[in-house]
Order: sequence, then C-alpha cells, then structure tokens
Amino acid sequence: VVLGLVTSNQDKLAEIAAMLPKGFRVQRLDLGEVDETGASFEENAELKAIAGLMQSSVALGEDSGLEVEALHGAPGVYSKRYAETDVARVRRLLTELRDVEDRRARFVTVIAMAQRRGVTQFFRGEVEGRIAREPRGTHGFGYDPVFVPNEGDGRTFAQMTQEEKGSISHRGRALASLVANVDALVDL
Ligand code: ITT
Repeated sequence: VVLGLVTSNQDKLAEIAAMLPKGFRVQRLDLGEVDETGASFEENAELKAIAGLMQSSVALGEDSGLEVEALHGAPGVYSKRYAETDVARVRRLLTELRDVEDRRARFVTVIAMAQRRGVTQFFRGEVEGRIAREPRGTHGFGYDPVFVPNEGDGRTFAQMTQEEKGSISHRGRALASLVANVDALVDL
C-alpha cells in the first residue's frame, strides 16, 4: 500500500516512513506549501489532503500542533507560525511560560485521508505531557526539546530515539489508527 502524503516537512515524512508496518510505504506528494487557512487541525489536514488529489486518487494531509493549558490551547493550529524557526518557537514558548507553574500541554496530530470518490476520513492522535523549564535533547524536531510526555520517564521527546517517541507520540497514535482502518476505508 502506497500512501501519498502532502507535506513540506521532511521530519514528519521521516517519522511516518519509519513507523509504517510492513506492506506500507509513504510517498511525498509535492504541491508546494498549502495555505493553512482552517481554524482546526481537521480543516488544515483536509486542505492539504485535498490538494493532493491533483496527483493521486487518494491522498493524505497531516496537521499537528502543541496545545498549552496555561496559554488556553495556544499555539495550537498556529504552532508553525508561532515563530520563524524551531529554536525561536521553543524560545518564545519558554518565555511565555517563564513564571507559569502549570506546565501541562498536549501534542495533537490529525491525519486526513481524502478520496476523489468518497468522503474524507480523519485519524486523530494525542499525547499528554508538560513543558520543561529548558530544552533537552537533540533528536526529533520542533517543540520536542521541551515536551515531556506523562507516560515517559521524565525525558523530553528530543531525548528519545525515533522509535521510543513514535510508540507514544501524537503522530504514532494517529498513524496507528489510520493503518488499522485503511483496508476498510479504501481500495488502494
Ligand atoms: P506540512 O507541510 O505538513 O504542513 P508543517 O511543518 O507546516 O508541515 P504543521 O503545519 O503541522 O507542519 O505544523 C506543525 C508545527 O508544530 C511545526 O512547526 C512543528 O514545529 C510542530 N510539530 C509538529 N509535530 C511535532 C512533533 O512531533 N514534535 C515537535 N514539534 C512538532
């Protein structure tokens, strides 16, 4: 099964490729940057997936972000636009939370599967955790150096191997739900 994914994010693509079970392959559909004008992860994931239908009869779009409790869910769908670079995103987040005791946060991934014939299906994955006081670790990308999942041992996602992160991550969970349902959803 070949899954066509519309993304400009190499890290996302690499994580998904590494997590897919035998018999599945992911292929990047390159449509340039798709404007994320939606108000939810679902809307933005579907915008990307539908753009992919230009090139494939079934296409996936993925939208992810970090929701911070003390910031009332921000940066959320604006996680990419929060700052220009990963380093600047992390720095801004730590600044906003400098005097904040409540460090609770969650990562969300929504994968949309659009089809030329048929409705779009959605797969959501979430992981609960907290924002560390300073960045730790060099693996992963984005906000990984400051995200500590609750079900881990205190390490940030950036201190875990790709496999460890994937076994509990928002993206790993969304992908597992897609893979579990894909046969029933579509004739690929
Ligand atoms: P697309 O082309 O697929 O849209 P993107 O990088 O624009 O790629 P998003 O719109 O989904 O992706 O933005 C997600 C932002 O949230 C991105 O800037 C990352 O920094 C961050 N992010 C997403 N997944 C993450 C993860 O697993 N770990 C850390 N940060 C993550």
